[in-house]
Amino acid sequence: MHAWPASEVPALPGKGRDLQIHDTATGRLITLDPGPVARIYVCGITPYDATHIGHAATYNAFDLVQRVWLDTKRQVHYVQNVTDVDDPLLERAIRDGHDWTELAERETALFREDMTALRMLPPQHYIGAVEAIPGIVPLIERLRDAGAAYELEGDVYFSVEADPHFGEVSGLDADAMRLLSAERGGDPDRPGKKNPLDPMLWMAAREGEPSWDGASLGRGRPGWHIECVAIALDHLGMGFDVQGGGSDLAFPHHEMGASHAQTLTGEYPFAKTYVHAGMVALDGEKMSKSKGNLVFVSKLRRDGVDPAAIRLTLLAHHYRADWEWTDQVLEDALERLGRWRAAVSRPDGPSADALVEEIREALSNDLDAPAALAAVDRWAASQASEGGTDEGAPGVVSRAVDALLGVAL
Ligand code: 5CA
Ligand code: ZN
Repeated sequence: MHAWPASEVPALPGKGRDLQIHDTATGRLITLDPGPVARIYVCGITPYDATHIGHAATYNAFDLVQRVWLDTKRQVHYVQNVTDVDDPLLERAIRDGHDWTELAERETALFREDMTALRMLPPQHYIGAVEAIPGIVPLIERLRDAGAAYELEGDVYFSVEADPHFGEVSGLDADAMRLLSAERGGDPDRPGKKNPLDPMLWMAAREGEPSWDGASLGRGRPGWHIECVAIALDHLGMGFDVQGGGSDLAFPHHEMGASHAQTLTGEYPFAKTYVHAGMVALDGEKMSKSKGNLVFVSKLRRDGVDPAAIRLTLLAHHYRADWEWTDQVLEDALERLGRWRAAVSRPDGPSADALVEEIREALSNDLDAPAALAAVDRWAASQASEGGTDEGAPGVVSRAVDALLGVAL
């Protein structure tokens, strides 16, 4: 699949700082030490509805990770998937009388437009589940042949017991895992499973549903976790720097993915850090396609809201916090954008050298975007009250805000 166009990232004077980030698996802040090419996998959308603010907030977090790395003069190898075949997508297509492939294509196209408008840097590899199927099938066969997967009425399940590290990503106990598994696409109550938590790797063809040739597995379609594992192993290999997504992916998705990959390769770990963004809510409940309490990025754009203000709304909340979208948080961002634009519209102003370092410091500290915004606020306030004689300082601020925060002033 093609991704979306990259907005330019201006180079800044000096060099950025190494990123310290919260790792779900250890519960600690980890100072990442990527090589010259940092490797990141971020779970993509299931395209059965338009991009909402919750998605945008999660992608904003991982866009910041990349911007910090680029500022340390590293290259970034970024991979993202599109879950373009899965139960919720097929259910929605049937409900609305649409062709599932058209629904997926339409919503993926809209996602690309939203990401472009928000200045999110594109992945180098943007891969759909359907196009990954030929690579997924042999992985499942290998797991089965190694005794780490078993068949149940034509479907194939992964045995969580095959991985001695199972449970280390989320750190949850068996009861909590069982509850979340039932909530998030698993089937812990299906009779005949070796362990209720075992996730499906291959689902045998169902009447009226799309299916693909699965070689010795028979016709069917892949499970959710193996999709991301196949794509990540193909394009990044083991031991990449960051596996990212919203906090609802820690279990089962990232837990199972790690176990699949570690069992397949015999290597550990799948990812060096597992990074999770908080959940955005609307009217007191997590924004979710299944509940329908959504604020769409495309709708805001159609209403004439400047995408830079949408981005500033996301940046005003720490990525790990759960927060609530309200009219007020958008109003605040619009007002801030106005102040910043006025401050950079003059030819000179207070020196920007300290500000660039403050933004770098804030982001390197577990992506503390709100602290970065506060630093820019202080510079803008000083510009508004006293001004300054540093020629070109407003230009430096514009470039820093663009390069490090993805906001075009
Ligand atoms: N296709 C899978 C990942 S392989 C999937 O979870 N798709 S999704 O469309 O449901 O979500 C895409 C990303 O947005 C995930 O990282 C998910 O954790 C995140 N996300 C979903 N809802 C919210 C929300 N309300 N707030 C923050 N992030 C969210
Ligand atoms: Zn995923």
